[in-house]
Amino acid sequence: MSALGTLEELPLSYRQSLTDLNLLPLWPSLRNFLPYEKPIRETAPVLWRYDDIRPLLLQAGELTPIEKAERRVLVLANPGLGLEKVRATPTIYLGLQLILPGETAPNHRHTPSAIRFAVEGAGAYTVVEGEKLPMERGDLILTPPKLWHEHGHEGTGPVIWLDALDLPLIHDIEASYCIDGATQTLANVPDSSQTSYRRAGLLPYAALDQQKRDFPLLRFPWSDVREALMAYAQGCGPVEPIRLAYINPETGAECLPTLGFSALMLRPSEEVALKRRSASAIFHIIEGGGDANVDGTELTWSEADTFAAPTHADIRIRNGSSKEPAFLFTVDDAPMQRRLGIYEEFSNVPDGV
Ligand code: 1HN
Repeated sequence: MSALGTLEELPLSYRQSLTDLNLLPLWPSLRNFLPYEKPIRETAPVLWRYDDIRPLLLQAGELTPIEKAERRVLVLANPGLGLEKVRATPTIYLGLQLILPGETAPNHRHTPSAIRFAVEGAGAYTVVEGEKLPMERGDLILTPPKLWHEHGHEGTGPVIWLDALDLPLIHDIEASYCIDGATQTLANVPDSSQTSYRRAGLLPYAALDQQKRDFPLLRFPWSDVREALMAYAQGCGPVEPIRLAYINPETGAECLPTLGFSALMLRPSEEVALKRRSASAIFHIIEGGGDANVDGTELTWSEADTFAAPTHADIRIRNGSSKEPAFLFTVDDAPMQRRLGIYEEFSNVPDGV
């Protein structure tokens, strides 16, 4: 490997001629674009504490009426990437959104894919394509690309949820835009997590001969996911990680084209070393407290905190309680990387060992 030539080695007049013609020599920056062995990662392993954010978000509720915000959100921005980049990882946008009793966030649809993960409060809902989806603590709600969605709050007290979007990618490829619409007409039935897809392993009979749908299930209630994790734990060996993926019940594939979702349970005092993966990820604490080590950075987490991990990171997560399990929700960009044919797992450190 010989050292590549630098920009400074080139005569000034030559460099100026290139600039005048909108040209650049590749070789001085080739290694930035194509480093050996591992990508250059600017994403910082960083933790956002809910207790820090919550009062500021409630203050935003007083400072900014919903009509002036459309969506009242504080963005969890990664300092390694630059706060102005508005991203938690290179591909994952994260924000905490506040809605107060009686407020509505108007109907729109857009090219980025989004999810909501309910953090605090009760009585709020999202409507996606006419389906009213209650948002109870820990529920995952999908708002897939280009589908109409709006939010409302019929309860008392503030409701806060975590938004995750593939906005960084869609914006960077200059494909991000939205369309506003009139309030949707509601289908007056419970959401499909309570009807057609009430139980894993069962589908409406007619679905067998119909074309598989991209987004048949839009709400994953936490009460079901928690129960599934507890049951799954009994079938897992002592070193296997208790981790369930959220999927499309008709195809078995990931829920959204770009982002993947999972729920991870840590037994009391358990420490999990995750496989090193090419995907970037965020972890949000549903229940419990503990610590994590992300590429050598120690993070101490408690309920409703969120932390980010860069691509190719070494990640260890430890439940700090010797009595209670801990539950984490994760978002990663593995589906996007799989579609691009670049997703990798490095099995030198197997999950759970
Ligand atoms: C959006 O549509 C929502 O619908 C929240 O609640 C956050 C951030 C960027 C772009 C669109 C929502 C968003 C967003």
